[in-house]
Amino acid sequence: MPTNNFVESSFWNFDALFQPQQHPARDSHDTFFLDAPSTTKRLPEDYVERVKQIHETGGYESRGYVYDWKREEANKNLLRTHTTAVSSRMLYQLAQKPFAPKKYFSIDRVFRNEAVDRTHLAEFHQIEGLVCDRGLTLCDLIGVLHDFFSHLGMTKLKFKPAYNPYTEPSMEIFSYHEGFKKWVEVGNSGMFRPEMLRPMGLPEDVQVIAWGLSLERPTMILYGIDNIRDLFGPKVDLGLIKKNSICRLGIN
Ligand code: FB9
Repeated sequence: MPTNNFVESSFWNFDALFQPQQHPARDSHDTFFLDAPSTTKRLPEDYVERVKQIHETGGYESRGYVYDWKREEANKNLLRTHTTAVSSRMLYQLAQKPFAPKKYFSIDRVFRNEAVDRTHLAEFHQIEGLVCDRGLTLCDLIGVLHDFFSHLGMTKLKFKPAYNPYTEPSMEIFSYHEGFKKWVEVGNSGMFRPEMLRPMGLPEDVQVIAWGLSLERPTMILYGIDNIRDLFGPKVDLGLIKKNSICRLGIN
């Protein structure tokens, strides 16, 4: 695995997440693919075969996507587009041992070949959490989201059905912002699909609830920073960083 951990293979960033190879997010308009090293050298072969099956012909009561899954596509190296790629690696490792409930959290850099504007750069920090246990339901996810966001000072939440290739059901998360007097989109969430979890080897009665948001958006709003370039990147005024106190949101 190359030294800088945000170089990932398409396999862990997309295929292991049951994201089909023709999905628009997988082309170079959205994703930074590497010229060198252009392909990954090592993947767990038996698991790769099960992922190929679930994409091509389904299994575990799923029809799959019914297309020709290509190994060379999965081998392509890229700059990870989400820390959900880290979650897929951790869940696969967890599935190789006798099952024990787990919580995982990641905060790290992700890269998207997107138009840069006041609130979007081609890279940002994603915050992701997941809870893996037997018998978890959508209610558990909603409960955990209320708990998590209340620690960020966000107590009024509402959820809107959404779509992610790797979660079903999926929900966008909104918080009522007293200052702006409006509902702000504060993240996304869902329950990882059996087509993602079962090929890893996780038992049938194990579910995984997960959610994600960015680090920059809340920080910009809490510190009243208007342009993301003032918070992250070469133009940052280090004085601003040094003089600003640690944000002790919701933490008494
Ligand atoms: O952070 C976001 N918004 C946000 C969060 C907190 C906040 O705090 C204020 C103090 C009150 C304000 C705003 N968003 C997610 C929502 C939007 O900003 C969105 O336009 C941009 N999103 C990024 C991705 O853009 C393409 C933010 C980023 C994001 C989106 C989704 C995930 C992670 C980051 C995810 C996920 C996920 C889903 C299911 C399972 C596992 C992970």
